[in-house]
Amino acid sequence: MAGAGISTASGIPDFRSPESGFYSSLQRCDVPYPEAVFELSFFLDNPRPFFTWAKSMYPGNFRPNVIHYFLRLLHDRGLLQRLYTQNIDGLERASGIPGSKLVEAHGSFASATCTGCGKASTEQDFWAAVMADRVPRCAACSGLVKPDVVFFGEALPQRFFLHLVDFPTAELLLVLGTSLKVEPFASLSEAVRSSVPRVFMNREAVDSWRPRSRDVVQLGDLVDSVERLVELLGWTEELRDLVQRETEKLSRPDS
Ligand code: CNA
Ligand code: ZN
Repeated sequence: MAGAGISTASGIPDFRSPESGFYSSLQRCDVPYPEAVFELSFFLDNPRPFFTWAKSMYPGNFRPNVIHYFLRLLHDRGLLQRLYTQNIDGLERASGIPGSKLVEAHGSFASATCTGCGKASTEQDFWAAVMADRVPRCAACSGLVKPDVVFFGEALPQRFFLHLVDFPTAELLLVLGTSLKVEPFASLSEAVRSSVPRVFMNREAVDSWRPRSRDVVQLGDLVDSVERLVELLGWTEELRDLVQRETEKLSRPDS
């Protein structure tokens, strides 16, 4: 299970970190409370704060970091049953983890839909508008176009229900970089069998983590924690090679 904390090392602010988080930057804006930016009723009335945030998430601007590549290495070694992420930055995919291994529980920016008539908009049209500080409008009905990221109160993608088979059969649960504040995602951390070890890595402890006897909780910076774990596993060199190979691939002009 992953949250915004796995991507801050790629330069993407999370929501709830004091000072650096997106919610704290909203104090200067005309928003009644931070979550409103991701509520449909507020968005339909005032979409600007959402699109200002969306602009800062432009996919071309960010690269996976060592944490994403650690997860990719788990996949390469045949150890990853599934990666459930709350992130909408697409960096899990960009790290080379196949879509079949991913559950992007809060959707992504990879597609966008008109809130008026339901027509799909192309990714190019969507980003062209957002990057030019224009609110994206539907070509058919001029309704507001919203990327297919899940807003508060919206249904999660169908793939989320894979949890019904994945969690009861998991042998180990890693929970990385999340405040576990958003439901129903947060409760998945309780869905593994009670005998299954859970590893929680985050900057700080969170209230909603209900300790179990086989838990390991590693607080502090996630890059440090992951690098330490990788060292204990004896995978340091393998991970370094993977990061180097993939970084070169992403740096090629045709990639
Ligand atoms: P959150 O509530 O902002 O919590 C993030 C957690 O990660 C906090 O507890 C931080 O302390 C911790 N954290 C941040 N950086 C580090 C670090 N370097 N090392 C260790 N811990 C760190 O975010 P959640 O993901 O829990 O909340 C769910 C929301 C946030 C989802 O709906 C996401 O779509 C949304 N979000 C996603 C992105 C992204 O895609 N990168 C960015 C911002 C918000
Ligand atoms: Zn429309």
